[in-house]
Amino acid sequence: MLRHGKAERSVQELYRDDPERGDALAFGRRGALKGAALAAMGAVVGGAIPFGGRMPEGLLPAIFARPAAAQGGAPQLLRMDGKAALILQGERPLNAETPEHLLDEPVTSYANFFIRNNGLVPDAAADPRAWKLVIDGEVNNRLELTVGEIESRFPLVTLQLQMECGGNGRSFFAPQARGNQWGNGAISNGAWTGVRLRDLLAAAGPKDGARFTGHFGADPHLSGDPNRQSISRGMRLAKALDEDTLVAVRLNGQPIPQLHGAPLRLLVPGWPGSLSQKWLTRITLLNEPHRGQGMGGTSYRMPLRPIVPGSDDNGASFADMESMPVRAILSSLAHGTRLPAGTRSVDLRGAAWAGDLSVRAVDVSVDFGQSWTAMEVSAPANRHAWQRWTGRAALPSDGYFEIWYRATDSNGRMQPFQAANWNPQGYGANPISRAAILVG
Ligand SMILES: Nc1nc2c(c(=O)[nH]1)N[C@H]1C(S)=C(S)[C@@H](COP(=O)(O)O)O[C@H]1N2
Ligand SMILES: [Mo]
Repeated sequence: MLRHGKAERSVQELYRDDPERGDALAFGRRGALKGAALAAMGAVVGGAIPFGGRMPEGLLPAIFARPAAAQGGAPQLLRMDGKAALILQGERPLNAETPEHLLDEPVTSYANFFIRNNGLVPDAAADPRAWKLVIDGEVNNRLELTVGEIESRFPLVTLQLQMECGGNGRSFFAPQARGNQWGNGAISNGAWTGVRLRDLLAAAGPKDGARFTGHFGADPHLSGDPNRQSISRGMRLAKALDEDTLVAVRLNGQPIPQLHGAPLRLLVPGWPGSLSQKWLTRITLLNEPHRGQGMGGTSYRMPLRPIVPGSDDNGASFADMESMPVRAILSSLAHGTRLPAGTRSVDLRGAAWAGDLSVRAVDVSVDFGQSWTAMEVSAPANRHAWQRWTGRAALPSDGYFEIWYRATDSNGRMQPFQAANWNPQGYGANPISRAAILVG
């Protein structure tokens, strides 16, 4: 891991307090890093910068822009039986992010599964098979089914499904948006077993006017007030009828862990994770959009036309966030890794996904975006599973490098250089990612 002394931290502080002076100090007056400025920046990052001449003006080196595990002010880590050292985002409610390099498994294990709660984690049910799901509202037959009945009456399928928090990438917004400051790690790709929601809905018989769903779970509100909901979201009926939208009973072949919604949860892959209701108790069909907690205003909604970053907006003209944007992660090495002197190539590996779409390409640059190399991208295990990518980058010498990685979706949309379409609650930030490494 890179080490940071006092002088180095002060550059970071300088950038935060006075970016222009930070630039002047690190980069010289103008243009790309040259001569003395390059040497000065090299001293700051802990090694020569072989591609420093291509470093764009004003670019804060990744080692300062993103906290590395060994860096001063390191994040607090989760300590919990069965869970890896996830990055703790908050204890009440309990939220924890998976560092990218722990997402190296094709199927995300319980240990590495990120945690996102809006309320309290309920106590485990005494008899999980007797847990009841109600399906009501605009249906011809109101259903009340136990988990046991759901499993025995409807066909079970197992699918790898990506589930990504709508706020994944929020920390990349400037100015800072409200909420957990996720990096890229509020994503999982579990193997879920369950029944298709559309099979349950067919049994309930949607009425002609049914257009939307509303979802309810058993987790108490943080205040303990039984009349308040932690979260209760809903979606267009079309997504509920997608063959990959599941009412799940197992994760990775085991009963769903309590933290992740036991004994029954909804899985709405490719759309904001908040739709994937944990501790699921009820799904109601509606003529109009659901009005639960987390609906309307600026919640899980995005501006249709860009607003001034940092400005107030009540979200009245925003639209619900649906399919999540394209994103790649790098899992074969951690941001901030130090490699032995003489290392001349690195194996790269990761995952990429694009909501309801697929990923067409993942490209990597080690020369600050001057040239890009296409990685090998595998087909998804099934629709709505993430895709794994592999490749290799050549390094010309020892020194400080940044691995830039970006994905392109099946419609040709690529991750942008900067988080765009700023919104008050910080959804949809998917800029190109940068991992710093030091060779020697
Ligand atoms: N009942 C309930 N379901 C919920 C939530 C919650 O707070 N309560 N959080 C949602 C959000 S915002 C996300 S991103 C995912 C996170 O699922 P996980 O904790 O299993 O990773 O669950 C969703 N389902
Ligand atoms: Mo979320």
